[in-house]
Amino acid sequence: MTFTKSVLGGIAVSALVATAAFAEEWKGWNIHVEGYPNTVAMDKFGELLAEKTNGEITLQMFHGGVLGSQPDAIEQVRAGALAIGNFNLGPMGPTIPETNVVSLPFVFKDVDHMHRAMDGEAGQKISDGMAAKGLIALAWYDSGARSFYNSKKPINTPADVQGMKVRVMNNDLYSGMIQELGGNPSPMAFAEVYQSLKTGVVDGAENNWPSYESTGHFEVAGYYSLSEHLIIPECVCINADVYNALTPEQQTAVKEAAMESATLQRELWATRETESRDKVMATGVKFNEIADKTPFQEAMKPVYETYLAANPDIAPLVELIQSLQ
Ligand code: GTR
Repeated sequence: MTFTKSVLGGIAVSALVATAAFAEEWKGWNIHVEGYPNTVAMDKFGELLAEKTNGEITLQMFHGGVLGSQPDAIEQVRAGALAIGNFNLGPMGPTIPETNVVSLPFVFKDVDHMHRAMDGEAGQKISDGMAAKGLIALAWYDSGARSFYNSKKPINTPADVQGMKVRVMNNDLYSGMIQELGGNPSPMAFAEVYQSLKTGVVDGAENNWPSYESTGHFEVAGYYSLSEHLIIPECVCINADVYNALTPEQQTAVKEAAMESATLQRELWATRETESRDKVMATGVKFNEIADKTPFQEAMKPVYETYLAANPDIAPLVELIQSLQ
């Protein structure tokens, strides 16, 4: 066909073929709703990815957990059914023991301590553990500190958790944590928590301010008690085979795009924490600080013992984090 030949002739044809050969469209998973810092940052990641690879790689994001629960999505990225996801390290623990160090209650003193650990040797060891299981951590996102909330009463001491049914993420460490407080843990997917709180299947749950707000949990569990027992980082994680098949230039572009999206996410996170807190407080949420967190720390100690007995190799990593000033 002369028209095709003349329009797509010579160099133009090889250019098109070359582009087609390198064009990849990735599918990405995210659990959060529109406007949430992670959602905005993952969309930004997609934009930067296309820009920095000159369109060789594009990203189609699926927000709101529509492609499945977080434990399933982690497996899908490991298996390569999905290229990428923004994951909390909590639900990764059952598969990747190194990631479980961040799920030990009170292992980080505060968010700054978590940043120092994740940006240093501890973060590297955690990344290595993830890479050995097929996941490359490109950048770390913030997820603040998680505190208890429930529909019954303020929590001030472990005794207040006695007999309470508390939703946790799928990870035995969290179930152990609730059991040590005398409560009944109920592991379930994020998407099921609202209905479970509303119908009394559970009395409470635990999360940061933005998730407490964005999910509407504050409407059905109006007591928020500032325990800050978990500070769990999140990752932008890619399937290792997908990443390793890229050219060095593409790998740099992907990494840079993820790091820049993380800078944006951390900024948005800081603002959103205050906004979410103000928003739920304005609706009448009853908030309390916990004057002395030591009884919680003491009660949760057996969680460390059980974990380290089953994973003795991880002990140095726990010490590394704890000794970091
Ligand atoms: C949020 C986190 C989600 C998910 C959720 C949960 O804070 O960003 O990835 O882990 O908590 O409690 O399931």
